[in-house]
Amino acid sequence: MEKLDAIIIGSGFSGMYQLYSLRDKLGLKAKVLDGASGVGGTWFWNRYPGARCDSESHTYMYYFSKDLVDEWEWSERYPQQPEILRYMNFVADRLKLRSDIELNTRMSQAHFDAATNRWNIKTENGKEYNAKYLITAVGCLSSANLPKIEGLADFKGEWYHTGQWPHEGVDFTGKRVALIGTGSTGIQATPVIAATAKHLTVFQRTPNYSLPACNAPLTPEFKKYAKQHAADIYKIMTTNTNGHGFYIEDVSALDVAETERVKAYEEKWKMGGFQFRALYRDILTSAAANETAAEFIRGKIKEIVKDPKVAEDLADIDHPFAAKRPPIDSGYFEAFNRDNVTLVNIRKTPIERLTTKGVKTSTQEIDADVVVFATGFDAMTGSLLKLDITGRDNRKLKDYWHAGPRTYLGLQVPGFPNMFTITGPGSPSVLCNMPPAIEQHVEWITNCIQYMEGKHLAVIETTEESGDSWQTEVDRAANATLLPTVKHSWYLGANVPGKPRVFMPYAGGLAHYRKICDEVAQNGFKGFEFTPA
Ligand code: NA7
Repeated sequence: MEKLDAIIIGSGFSGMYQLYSLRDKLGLKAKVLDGASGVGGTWFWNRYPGARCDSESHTYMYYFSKDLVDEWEWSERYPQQPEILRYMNFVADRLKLRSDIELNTRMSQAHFDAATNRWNIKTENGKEYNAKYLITAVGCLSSANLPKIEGLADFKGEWYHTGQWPHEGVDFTGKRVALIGTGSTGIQATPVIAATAKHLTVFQRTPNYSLPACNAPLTPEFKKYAKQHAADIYKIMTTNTNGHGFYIEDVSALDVAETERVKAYEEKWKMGGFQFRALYRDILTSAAANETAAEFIRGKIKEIVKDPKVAEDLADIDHPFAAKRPPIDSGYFEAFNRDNVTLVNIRKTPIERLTTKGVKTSTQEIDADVVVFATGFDAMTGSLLKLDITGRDNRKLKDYWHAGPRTYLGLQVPGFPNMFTITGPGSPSVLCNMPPAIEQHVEWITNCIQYMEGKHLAVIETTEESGDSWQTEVDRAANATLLPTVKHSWYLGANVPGKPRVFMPYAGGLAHYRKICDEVAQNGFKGFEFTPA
């Protein structure tokens, strides 16, 4: 059994920075465990065609180290998965992290021992560790959701989930492909698969507002600008609602004349990306304001897609814009103008089952050589609940969370002493550009551990009362927006049958959340209890 100060689960953005912080800043003995054969977390697994980040590259990186900012250069406005994975490997090498990352080592069990106030950890490959701190860095969107569609075992072709894509890639040339799911992933994959497949059938349950990415190679001028203004960019990212490189305008969509508003939407549409969503402050809080944006996008879809019947199905969106995670795309709607792409509206004609030859809906059987499940993730809680974690008094995480997750600040779970959950449920992470949200969590946890070590404290533990009051705040923040009005969203766990319907992320904004976390720390970590060594 190896004795450590901290065990970190996962070697993505969170795990690598947490390792660096504990090891190199605090001088603690820490190790990362990861079941994958390489670092990168989400970006190690999500290798599906078209996989690309929806955040702009110059904001999708660590900012804690000026050296990392200076030495890395992105090639495109929105980085593709291979480039992000190269970046993660660059960081692992540059910070000399690899010696403390155990790959191919999946944690199978973690047990808190109240006699020693330490965690006992076992892995699937028979290793054992003992650590004071257990830090989960497992990502929010990493546990693949494969729907239980009848007949999958009968299907004679190939099938894949986008989140577990084969590393050797899939050659679609000359193949008939069925793609199920039209979230961010399906929307990114559609034009890329269509470019080589013989035929692509997209099965759409919920149509989506997608914004054009307007992706392009970065110019030398922009690359220079981003490096020279890194401090200003970082300031914007850390003082706004969503961690992106721009602020949400403090103007109501309803205070602007229609012609002016449409002109402004048009400009943002041409610019590409999430700045469209930032045009008015009330897009996510007022149904009437939201409808102005929604109507504009529905109009755009009908403008782009030539077949009016297909356009009607694609634009038949009945939830508010951005109340489900809004995708950005590179030629999604345009793909439906190709002769080799068909849309099947499975709200009208549901999938009944897979057959030996393809997909059977209520009205037809569509032959397929390959089925691609772009059906998303068991978000925020899925990856944590897969781990067998037992806290104080034999409390199992999956039992404690049976009615929905309960955390304090998304950082700790009552009854699980010395365990921290980076980007846990109850944190704003999934509503934000991830890297700054992750940096905030890692820095808060590191500061907390430094405090504990400095004061020779054995245990930090949050209370039921803190968990309850934070849940009240999470609910309040969500209810101040249109987000919980969408009943079929993964923010609410609705995409996974049987999952409790609880709005999981904190919708109060990253800047406000940071302020709350800072105040908690400044007030002696209010809401947590400590036990001396
Ligand atoms: P999402 O956004 O959860 O999208 C999954 C899609 O799959 C969505 O269109 C679902 O329809 C559809 N789906 C899920 N289950 C089924 C079944 N059983 N039958 C038919 N269709 C189904 O996941 P993504 O991977 O696209 O994106 C996840 C996040 O990753 C994304 O937001 C970014 O942050 C990165 P539904 O909407 O549930 O009707």
